[in-house]
Amino acid sequence: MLSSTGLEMEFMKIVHGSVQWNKSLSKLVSVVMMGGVLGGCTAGPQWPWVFNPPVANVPSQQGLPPTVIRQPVGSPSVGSTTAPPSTNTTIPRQPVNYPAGLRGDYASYPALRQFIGKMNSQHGFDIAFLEQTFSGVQRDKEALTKAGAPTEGQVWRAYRPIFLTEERINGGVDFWNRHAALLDAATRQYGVDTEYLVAIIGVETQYGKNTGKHNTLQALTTLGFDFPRRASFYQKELEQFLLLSREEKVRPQIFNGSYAGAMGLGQFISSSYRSYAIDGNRDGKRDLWNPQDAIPSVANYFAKNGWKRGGGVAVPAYVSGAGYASIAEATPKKPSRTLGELAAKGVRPQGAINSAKVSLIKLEGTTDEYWVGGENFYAITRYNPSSKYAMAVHQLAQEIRKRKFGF
Ligand SMILES: [Ca+2]
Repeated sequence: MLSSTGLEMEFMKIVHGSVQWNKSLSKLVSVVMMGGVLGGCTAGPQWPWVFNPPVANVPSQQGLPPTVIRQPVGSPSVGSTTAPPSTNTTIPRQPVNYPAGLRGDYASYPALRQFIGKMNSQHGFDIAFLEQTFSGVQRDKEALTKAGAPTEGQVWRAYRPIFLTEERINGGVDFWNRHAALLDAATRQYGVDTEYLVAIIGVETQYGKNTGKHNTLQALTTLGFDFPRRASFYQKELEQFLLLSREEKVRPQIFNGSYAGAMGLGQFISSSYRSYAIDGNRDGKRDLWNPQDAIPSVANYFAKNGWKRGGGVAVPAYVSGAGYASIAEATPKKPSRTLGELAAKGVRPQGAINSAKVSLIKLEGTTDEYWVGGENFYAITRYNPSSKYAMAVHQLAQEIRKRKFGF
């Protein structure tokens, strides 16, 4: 879900992913956010983890030097006399004894100290807690390599076969059959056709087979502080990630996902997780590795990003004359034309499409391919801003539906 830029390389991960789908989803569910031990996290109970509430009386600590420690509110004193008094403590605290300062791979990063200061002053995070958290972060060199790889410029003809495979089509039918009740409920509630919910999860993670093995805290820290080209984006996601961890009452170390910080069956980045994730099974946790939460979350993402109930997605088009070239879009934009306007430019859709506004989509290749895309096509690009991505989702959705129902 890929709700944002920065995840355009995700499909490469899927292409090269070699993880075998030999785990049940229920195993995945149990592993994450439920107290299970995930790769990279320490043994012991992971749930619940009670974070400190925002510290109301903390002055701005921008650029805080490492020797200044602020005790967690309500935690037992560990020797500092500067700790604020415990107030309003109504929830149990874990005893905390954080050593002073930043250590490890990021000990010498002023930008990280500044970030910690900001998390303290703006969001009330405890500085010593964050220093301890980041002291355990190891640089994710693989994330740096993947993020720095040149943007894949594959033409549509090469891109399509990556996703339109027999395995992925059959996997979609299987996923649909296994989660029919959940999918039906999400479709009814959010108005998103089931085949698109299935296809997104298929494209993103092969139906949960490959949700990513990068420790999210480490990946986001690495890209936030060692990848200048997109440092601002990843630092913002890291901020969102820490807020998410606190809201979900989960240690930040336990999340795993893509190299770019995308998590769960639908690969939500932290800001999307916070905005769109749904606690579908109402157990108090938004667990995107659990289909019960992930399926309505993907549907909610679409609904909040412009999906129109009952609307069409895309149909192939014939083009002729000289008028169409100027309106053809290789990069998706919000649809702003009517079918009549397209017809006047020499565009003839090969079928009906129910959408008040449409675009002429161009999929570039040795022979360019043209499609009329509706508002729902554009909604798919809010997940990942690429026409090729949205078209792969559309075509996979159609193939899955045909395979399941025979039409
Ligand atoms: Ca839940």
